[in-house]
Amino acid sequence: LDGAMGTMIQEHSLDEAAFRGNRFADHGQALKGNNDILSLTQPDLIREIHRGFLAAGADLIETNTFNATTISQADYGTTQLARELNREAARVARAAVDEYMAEHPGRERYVLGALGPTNRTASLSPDVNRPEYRNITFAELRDAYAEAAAGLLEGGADLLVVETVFDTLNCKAALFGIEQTFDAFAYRVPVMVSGTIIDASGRTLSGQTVEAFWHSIRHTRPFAVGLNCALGAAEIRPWIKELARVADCPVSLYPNAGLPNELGEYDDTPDQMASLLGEFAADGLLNLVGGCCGTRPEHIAAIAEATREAAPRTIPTPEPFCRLSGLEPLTLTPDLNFVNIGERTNVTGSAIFRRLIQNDDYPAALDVARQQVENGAQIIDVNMDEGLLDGPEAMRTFLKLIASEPDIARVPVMIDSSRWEVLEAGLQCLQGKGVVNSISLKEGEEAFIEQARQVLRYGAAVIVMAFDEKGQADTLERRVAVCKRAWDILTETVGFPPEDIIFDPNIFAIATGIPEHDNYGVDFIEATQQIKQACPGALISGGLSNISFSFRGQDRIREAIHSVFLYHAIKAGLDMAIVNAGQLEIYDEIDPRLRDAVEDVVLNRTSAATEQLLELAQDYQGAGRQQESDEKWRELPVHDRLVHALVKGINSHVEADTEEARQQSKRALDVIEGPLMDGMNVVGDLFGDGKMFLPQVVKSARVMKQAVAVLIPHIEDEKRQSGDTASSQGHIVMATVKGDVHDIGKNIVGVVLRCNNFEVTDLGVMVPGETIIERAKEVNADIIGLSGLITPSLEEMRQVAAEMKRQKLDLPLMIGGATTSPVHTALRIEPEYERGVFWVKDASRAVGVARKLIGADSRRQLHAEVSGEYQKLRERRARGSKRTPPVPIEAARDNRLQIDWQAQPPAIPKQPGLHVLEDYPLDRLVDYIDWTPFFQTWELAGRFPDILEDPVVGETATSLYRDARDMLDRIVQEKW
Ligand code: THG
Repeated sequence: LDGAMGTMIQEHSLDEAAFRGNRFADHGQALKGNNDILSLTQPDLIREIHRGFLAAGADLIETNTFNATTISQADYGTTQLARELNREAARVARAAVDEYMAEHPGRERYVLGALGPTNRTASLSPDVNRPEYRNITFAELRDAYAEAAAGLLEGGADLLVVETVFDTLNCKAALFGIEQTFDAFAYRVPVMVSGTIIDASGRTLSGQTVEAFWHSIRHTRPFAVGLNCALGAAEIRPWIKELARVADCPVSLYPNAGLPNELGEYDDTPDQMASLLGEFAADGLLNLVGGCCGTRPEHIAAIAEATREAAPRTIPTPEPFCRLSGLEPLTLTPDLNFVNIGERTNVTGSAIFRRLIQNDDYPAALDVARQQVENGAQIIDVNMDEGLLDGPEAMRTFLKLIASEPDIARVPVMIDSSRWEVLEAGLQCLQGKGVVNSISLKEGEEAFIEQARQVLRYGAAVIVMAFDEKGQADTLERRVAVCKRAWDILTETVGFPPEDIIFDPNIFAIATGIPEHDNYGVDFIEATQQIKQACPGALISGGLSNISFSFRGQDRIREAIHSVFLYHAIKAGLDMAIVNAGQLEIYDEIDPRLRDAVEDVVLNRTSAATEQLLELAQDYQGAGRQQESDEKWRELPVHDRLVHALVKGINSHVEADTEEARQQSKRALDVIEGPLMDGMNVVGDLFGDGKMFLPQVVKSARVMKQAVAVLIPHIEDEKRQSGDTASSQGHIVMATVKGDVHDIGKNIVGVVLRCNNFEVTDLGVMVPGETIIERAKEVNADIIGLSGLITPSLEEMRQVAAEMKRQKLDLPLMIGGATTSPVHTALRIEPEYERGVFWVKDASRAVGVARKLIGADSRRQLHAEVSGEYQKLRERRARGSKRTPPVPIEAARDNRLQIDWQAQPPAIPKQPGLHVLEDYPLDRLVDYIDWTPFFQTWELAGRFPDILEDPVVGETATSLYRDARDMLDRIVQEKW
């Protein structure tokens, strides 16, 4: 595979006019940065870049179409160009490839049509307060990708790649759209899929693990699956290894040239990258390899060289298990024995759930789902079939809400409906691989085949009910015959993978008093066995609670029936069932008298069985087993409860707890600065360590907002009472800069500032510098705050600073966000703007800094302090702190520490053992202390992250050492 297009284009420093060319000279919006339009306005430049990679040895040349969908082009007002951009980009690449092959006959080279992720996510809400909201739908993505794929095919692409997938639902929509285009063209090309892992958590942005991602897209049988972007080769190894383990197709990898440094540049040299990728290839992990951001022809040439001799990875033949996924994978291996599907999120199966949905109480409805998962449901069944509900809408809303709840979204979803439109609405909301419940032959073969094809294209497993044109199969023979007929159609006509077919041979109520029903349990168990024989590989499921309908209200009896029935049905081959996960009695723990009576009924052992059980049931009136849920944390002190709720994203008690904490505090603000801030810091740390992932952080942010909402009226009251009429501490205008859509951190900063009496004008995301400055002037702001998560935002921030200077603003500028750093701020932003630039490490520090920036004196003081630090950073940088490249292993070994024990024999202690030195002068110890942990604790290392690696460490360390020593002296003097 070739290297990066974006960084190659960047090197040419094209200006606005170059992007526009003649054709778009009068376009109403800025086009600079719209790399894809260069295929139209600078085709020769793009062709040269392709040629560079061909000459370097790339076999696959990616088209310049990363953002060429209608969705991404909307940013530039050029949606109408989408198809043309794809077609022309493919032609440019085609021409480069054909020309090169004519000059260098022999080896075949190919045009790889690129389809990027777009700038929207179908499974995450961009609005913290509306988790069910989406700014793009499956259908919109599907259509945009279908069009882009059509353009690429018209321009002559040999293969397609859906790349940099950060949200698998986007990707599934893309793959669906591509299939539609293949249908329309009656022609198909191989399709590759490449995901992106955002950080050490090993998850995609939308929270899926690598294996879950693979399960979600495997139904498309891609030509290859892989990872690209986000991480450098060194960081990506565990995740590509994971993918190589599970994917039964070729595996591709094109990482960045390392992680971006503080300046947003990619530093890995061709040799560094090639040696890592060469190692991966030698370890049999790869089938295709190349480079993403920051990789140039030199990198590709080195990678080609380093991997030339390696044998391609052998593709594994995994066992044909049903492989589902939510955020995490669920593989139905035989050792799982039996899979619990939670039944409670069903408007017809639970009166409570129905009421919650009818009253729009979705938070409590989500708790029902959460309890099912906590109680061990490995899949959750969701059913919204109720006459008065808008089924598709309720299904969509609930599934989108689930997607924002990582403890629920962890597991796969079973979409339960008898209406196809509800099933389809649900399928368009699942990023994982779910199960459709159900389809059947009840409307004949044609409808059955059509629906099965759709399910396959959406990528779900399917439950097939034993139901045909004549109705429900209620005898053993019909159960088996209907399932076998459906099986033949699915496997022969539709090509449905056998392991994704789940039969439901109908669990009906027994012990109803009607003799025809007495054998229903036995028939189901028998049918299970026979269907598995007739349809090798198929799975069997059923709705367990149906069987005990005649004992409604008598939970002890129902639970015993369920347990006994499961015991026998699982032995006969039942793989899964829809159950009340919290209420499964253990077979061996049922009172033997009851168990025998139940067994007589379930296995239809005597004609008096029902009578006897009814009689016995009288002794068991009352409730079932106590449901246990893990509510221990409710006993903690209120501070800890709030921290727990924030970390876990639990909002059920947060309002009451916040109120309780407020009553215990002097001021409402103390609650924010105490437990809420503590909680957010824990979240920040866990996120940094890769122990929490984005959807969880989003949930925490939501809980935070709820808590804050409780406090705000009190904060205002307290202010009024204290006679503090100055309504605001100061006014801050803040925004996520142009080109960047991330705002979780910024939202938190906004909340915290507001809570501390700042007036905050939040301009949102993707905000151009001019708008920010304009608004700051308009509202007479005291501070401007810029936020950004992605690397290009660094450059954007520099430009905003420059513009602030040009317009002679006199406001302090606060900088924050994941890629920002003190080094970048010192080197690139501060020199553009001398009225004060302040890098803020995280949300918890925003208030402290902002407070200082409001007072004229404190601002002057902080400014002097901070610019002094930045000056030092710049000086250190200027003295040259380029990291020295690592030496080859042989050289390192030659350089090993040589100790001549003869020349310097180790000293023998005068007196071995433990010694206690009273009155030992502490300052003599100073020389023997390892200062590293102290630097970290005092955040000296945190503020100057490169200190510990700096080759000029001599000097830095000396000055720090002096500081540290002074500090220790003071500590000693003050007898701490
Ligand atoms: N096969 C398949 N899907 C199904 C079923 C099936 N989906 C729905 C149903 N059957 C399985 N789910 C339930 C859910 C709840 C109950 C039974 C089956 C149940 N509910 C209590 C009752 O009605 O007594 C409700 C009590 C309450 O309101 O809380 O029993 O067979 N493929």
